[in-house]
Amino acid sequence: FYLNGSSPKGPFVPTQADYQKVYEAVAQRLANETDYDDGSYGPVLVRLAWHASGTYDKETGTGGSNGATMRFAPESDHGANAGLKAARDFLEPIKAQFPWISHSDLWTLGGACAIQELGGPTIPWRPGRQDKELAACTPDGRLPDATQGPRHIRDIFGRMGFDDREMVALCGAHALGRCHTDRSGFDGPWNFSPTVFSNEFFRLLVEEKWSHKKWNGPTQFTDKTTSTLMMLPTDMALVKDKGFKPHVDRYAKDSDVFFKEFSDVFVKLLELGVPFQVKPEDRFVFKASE
Ligand code: HIF
Repeated sequence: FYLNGSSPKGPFVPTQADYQKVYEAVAQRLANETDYDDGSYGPVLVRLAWHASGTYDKETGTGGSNGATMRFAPESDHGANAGLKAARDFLEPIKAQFPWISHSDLWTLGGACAIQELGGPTIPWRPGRQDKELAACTPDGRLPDATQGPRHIRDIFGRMGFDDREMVALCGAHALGRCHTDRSGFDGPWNFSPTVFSNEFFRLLVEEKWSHKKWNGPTQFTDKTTSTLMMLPTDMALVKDKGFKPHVDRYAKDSDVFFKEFSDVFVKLLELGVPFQVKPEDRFVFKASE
């Protein structure tokens, strides 16, 4: 009998306590590395976790977080993934410290950790992803194009298996982070606290007046009050579409409802296409930092 299922010869079998240690290492690094963007790598970690997962196609079962194929070109060079090297590089020291974790488990755990550490809901998580080789890279075009409207949002997220309510809930993650002209071409944050997870994205969508930004860049929207915030065309689509709007209103009004429904759908996103051994009811709930 050997503790942790390890043996002098056999492979190391990590337990929930081992994954909690990984969580803590990511949280510690987030707390230390504040000389980046608005003071946190959290938002870009969330974007990495989602872009790794959001390539899933339910018809063919291809893509998704299982594989971490964004380690390789061409996937790392897909336009939608511009800037995510910062997030991948941020996690490399953690990978070196815990070599037993797959990149695909680490990238999704990093996203769950970032949401919790930035004040969001708990994101229950389970391990089981295995890294795949170059040949498993997904074709370009599976991630959304921010210049589009409701039909495109439904095409892209419908392909992953989400309904209208879930699509809107997910979009609340744009409370975090910002757009960068040297990455997507768009510019600016969605709200005044881009390193705090909140329902501000929805409140501002509903309560603020948004107009076309006058500039040479791609079409985006700016708030009337300060002209410093932004919305993408796909963000504006949520208030223009009859199927989406009722959920925007619900989440703008009730932060608790948003946190609950966001957690459920983000968990689902990170798990698309993964053949887990661990049952859903045994997901790990990581303890957030004080
Ligand atoms: Fe984003 N998203 N996203 N996104 N996203 C950007 C940045 C972030 C879309 C476009 C963009 C989701 C859906 C969509 C985050 C998280 C999520 C940027 C700016 C663009 C253009 C990139 C840059 O220039 O750095 C579109 C079209 C989506 C479909 C509607 C998810 C729901 C909101 C799934 C999601 O979780 C995060 C976090 C960022 C901020 C990254 C940063 O570096 O700060």
